[in-house]
Amino acid sequence: MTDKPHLDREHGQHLYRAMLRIRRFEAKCAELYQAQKIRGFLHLYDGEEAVAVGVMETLEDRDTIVATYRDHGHALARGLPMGALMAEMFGKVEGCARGRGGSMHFFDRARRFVGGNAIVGGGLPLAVGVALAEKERATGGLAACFFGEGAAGEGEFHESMNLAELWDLPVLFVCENNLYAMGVPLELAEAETDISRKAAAYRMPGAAVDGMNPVAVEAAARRAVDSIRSGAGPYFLECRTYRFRPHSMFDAQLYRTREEIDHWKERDPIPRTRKWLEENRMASAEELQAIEAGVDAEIEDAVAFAEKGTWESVEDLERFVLMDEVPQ
Ligand SMILES: Cc1ncc(C[n+]2csc(CCOP(=O)(O)OP(=O)(O)O)c2C)c(N)n1
Repeated sequence: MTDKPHLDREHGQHLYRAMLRIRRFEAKCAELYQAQKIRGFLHLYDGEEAVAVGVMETLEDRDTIVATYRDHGHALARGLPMGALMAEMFGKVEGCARGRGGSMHFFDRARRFVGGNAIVGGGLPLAVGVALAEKERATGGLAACFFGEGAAGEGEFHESMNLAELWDLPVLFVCENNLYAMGVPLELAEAETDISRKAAAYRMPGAAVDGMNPVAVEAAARRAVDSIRSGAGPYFLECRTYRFRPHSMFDAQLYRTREEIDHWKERDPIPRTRKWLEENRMASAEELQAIEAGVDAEIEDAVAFAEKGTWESVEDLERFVLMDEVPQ
């Protein structure tokens, strides 16, 4: 891994734990989906955890996060309570969006997590709007916008990149390039497959990083955030990653081979980080065991919280839909 000297024991273990929480939370969600406790769409982030975890390390409370429908990892890394997320999955009132959003629409105003978004590329103009507000109000906050490489083919991607740079807005564009947009491989969708180069067309600083390595992602994101906070305007960070699971729960994956998936699994950020911690004596067997047990206990508590949560009453189903009903 890169940037080894900057990584102390505590931080290394923290990164490992943060990624493991996401992986196991989602494994539980998949199980609960089969059991029909969770319904609707479910897009898992397996394999991409290092991106959300690495980037989120560099953000502050005053920053705002805009995510996609594959938003569980971002929400957990941002610190949304796992119980509220699981309750949201179940559609319960105790969920972070009062059960109205489900998997694709996690939301937490207090933590400035302004949502998952079902529309490919839909978060980009929102992030530009947030950043414009932050700049006008001189809060020092930035908007971090996560999106897949599929969004780079959308018009709003280009409009957002252009305005962000033109107006010098504090936006961190984080492209999670997992090589496929549903079943469409990158090379069948993009004339320029080096996504990070697209930033140059807008005179925006851009970089590509190994998205399977949380330390590399964190280091690259820190450079990006430092640049944005210095007043230099937006920054584009492409994180090269891979999703291990199907696009969503319904996908026969006819567009890629088992060998390809296995090849990427060799770079799985979670066992890779664990091995690195062990080899560098940054975590003892007991510490690693304690991390795993802690994560499992948290998930168990989250499921129990969701199970005993309440269903919205029929009379209240239409509440909290319009803005004036949204609790402040
Ligand atoms: C505007 C729009 N077009 C199409 C869809 C259907 N759709 C959902 S996910 C997806 C693929 C997006 O791929 P990418 O942006 O690379 O993100 P990933 O799913 O790989 O994380 C598509 C086409 C949509 N939700 N919104």
